[in-house]
Amino acid sequence: MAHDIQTRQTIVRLLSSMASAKEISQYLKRFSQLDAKRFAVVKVGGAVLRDDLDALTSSLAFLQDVGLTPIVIHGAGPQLDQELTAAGIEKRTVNGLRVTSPEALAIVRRVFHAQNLKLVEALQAFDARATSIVSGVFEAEYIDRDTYGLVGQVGRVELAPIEASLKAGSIPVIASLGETAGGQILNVNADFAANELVQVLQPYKIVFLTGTGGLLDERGKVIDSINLTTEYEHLIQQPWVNGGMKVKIEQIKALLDTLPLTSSVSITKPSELAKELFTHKGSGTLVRR
Ligand code: X2W
Repeated sequence: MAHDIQTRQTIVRLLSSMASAKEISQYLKRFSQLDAKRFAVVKVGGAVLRDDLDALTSSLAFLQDVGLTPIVIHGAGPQLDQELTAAGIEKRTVNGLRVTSPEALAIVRRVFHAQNLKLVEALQAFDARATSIVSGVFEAEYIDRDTYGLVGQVGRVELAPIEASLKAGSIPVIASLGETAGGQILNVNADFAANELVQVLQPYKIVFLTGTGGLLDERGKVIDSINLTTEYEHLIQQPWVNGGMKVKIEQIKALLDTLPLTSSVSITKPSELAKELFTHKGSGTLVRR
C-alpha cells in the first residue's frame, strides 16, 4: 500500500479513462470475493522481463494495492538464448523445446534465478511484497532424456510455497524449473508449467503477458477475441496462422477444456493488465469456448 501519490493518481486517471467507476468496482468486488488461489495466474514471457519490466512491475503492484494477489509464473527464453550463446552452446530445439545438456542446465538455472530475482526486486523497489519461488513447486519427469536431455514435464504441482506466499499477501513469483523425485533439476517450458499450475488452481483469470500483446492477424493487428467453439477450425486453417501461433491456440484450447466455463484466458501486454482485468472491453486477445 505504499505507492507514492503521483503513481496512485496516474493509475486512477488511467482506469477512469478506460471504464466507469461502476464497471471497475464490479470487477474488483467479484475478484475480491474469490479465494486468493482462484483469482489469477499471470504468465510472463522472458521477452516481457527484458523489454517491459517497468509496466509489468507497476501493473502487478497495482493489483496488490487494491487487495488482489496474482500468482506469477515466468519464463526466460530470450535471456537463455543470449547466455547460452555467450557460453558457446549452440541452440537446438525439438518441437519447440530446448534440448538441454548438463552444461547448458547450469546456465539455465543461473539465468532463471537471476530473472526471478530481477522481477522480485523490481516489485520490492515498488514497495510491493513479492516472494521468490525457484524450486519446490513443479515435480517433474524427464520427457525423453535421449531426445531432449535435462528437460521435464510437470507431474505434480506442490501448492504449499504458493499458499504460504498468498497467505502473507505476497505475490508468488515462480520460475519454471522442475525437479524429479530424485532431486534432479530439469528445464521446463514456461507455458507448459503455467498450464499445469492453472489446471491445479482453476483460477478465474489466466493471463499470458507477451511482447506482442495478443494474437496477431494477417495484418499484424491484435485479434480482440477468439471463440474456440465457432472459430477454431476456420482459424487454424488460415495461411497466416504460423506454427508458433497454432501451438499457442491449441494449448489454450486444451487448457480451457479443463477449466470451469467462468474462467477465461487472455493474452495481453503488461501496461494493459488492469484494463484487461477491470473493464468489459478488456485488452489484447480474449480466448473463449
Ligand atoms: C524453456 C524455458 C524458458 C521459457 C527454454 O529453455 O527456453 C524449454 O524449452 P519463455 O520466455 O516463456 O519462452 N524451456 C524446455 O519457456 O521462457
